[in-house]
Amino acid sequence: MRRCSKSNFSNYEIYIAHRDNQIVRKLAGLLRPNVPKLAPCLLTYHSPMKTFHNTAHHMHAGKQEMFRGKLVDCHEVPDRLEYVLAELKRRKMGNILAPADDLPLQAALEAVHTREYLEFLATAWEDWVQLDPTNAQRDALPSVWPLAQAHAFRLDAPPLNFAARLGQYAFDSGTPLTAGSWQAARQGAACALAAVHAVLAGERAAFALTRPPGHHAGPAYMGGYCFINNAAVAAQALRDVGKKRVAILDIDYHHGNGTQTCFYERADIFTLSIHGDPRTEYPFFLGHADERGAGAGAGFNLNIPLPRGTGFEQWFAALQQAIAQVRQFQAEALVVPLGVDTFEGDPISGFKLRSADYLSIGQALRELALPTVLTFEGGYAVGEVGVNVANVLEGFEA
Ligand code: Q9C
Ligand code: ZN
Repeated sequence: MRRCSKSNFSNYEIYIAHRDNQIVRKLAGLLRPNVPKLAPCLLTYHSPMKTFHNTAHHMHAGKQEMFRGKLVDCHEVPDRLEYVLAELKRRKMGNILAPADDLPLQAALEAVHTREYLEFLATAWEDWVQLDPTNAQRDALPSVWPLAQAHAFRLDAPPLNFAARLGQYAFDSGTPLTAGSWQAARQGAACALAAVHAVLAGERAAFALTRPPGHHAGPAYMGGYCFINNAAVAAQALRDVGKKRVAILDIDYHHGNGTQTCFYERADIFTLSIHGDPRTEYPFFLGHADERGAGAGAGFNLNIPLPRGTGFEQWFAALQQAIAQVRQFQAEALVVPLGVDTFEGDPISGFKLRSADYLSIGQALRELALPTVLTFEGGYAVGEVGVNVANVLEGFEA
């Protein structure tokens, strides 16, 4: 791939890498264009970003979600991923891979989620059908919850009834759990883990192209279309292989409440999120600017809520602010929960980003010059989701 930047001639370099980036030969200063009018240009040859796609994603296909008293068609549909895949192939941005099946997945899951919650997910469908055999025709949605207010309900005496257990582990009724949700979510985490291993092996960046998304899922809860927090799994895995400080910069339209909560009391993983103001936007109960982390993690969470209707200029200023914080933190690796529901045409969101803006986002992220894992999160304008995601990756690679 050929790239041009505004670097000056003294930085003129050619990198030659074979497809796996194992051999990199850096020939600095050997080629100096002697045509003064020629634009300063940095030519870089490198393999396209590795994309690990979830081959089991189809197994999660919810029918309907509860919205304001009505069951409406799911927004988080399998086509979302297929459109991204098709666009990456169309642009020949492929190096599209399936995750290896010998990754230490269980340990990576348990490093983020509680064992109880993982066991709940693993048997949830079976338990749902056992509750009533006709449930096999219906997605599982919760309809009763233990409000976490003092003396309202006991949280220390979990019920056996599955409908109640579902309410214990899910924070909304918009996240249908289906026969294959667990298999799909598990394989999604494998994609995140594979992306981590790719950057460890020397890739500059890798993309976990998966659904269901992850950033709303917490240590022991699902919600917001999410079951397993892929970005959190990636960040923790990066820590576990020795990256001392990891930053998670969440650019989905919605606050990454699950990710924030996973690391709220830790100084080694800095969580940042730019999102719709929770006073009016989902997930409503978290994501305010005054949530700065707690205990050892005080100062290591940053929320930048923006009003509905925010356009690119203001959004990008927030991104620059967040990027400056990541630099100051001296992160050794970056995880980007990448949602493109900030797009002006998104059916459930309120920002006004345009397709071309996603190129600039990719470019800005690249400038951090960090090993980077991106995870696919939201984005529900199905027809444009492929172009918007591919633009971020192209901006990053350009
Ligand atoms: N009828 C992610 O983007 N509520 N989750 C939407 C629309 C839930 C979004 C209501 C939005 C969850 C990963
Ligand atoms: Zn979202």
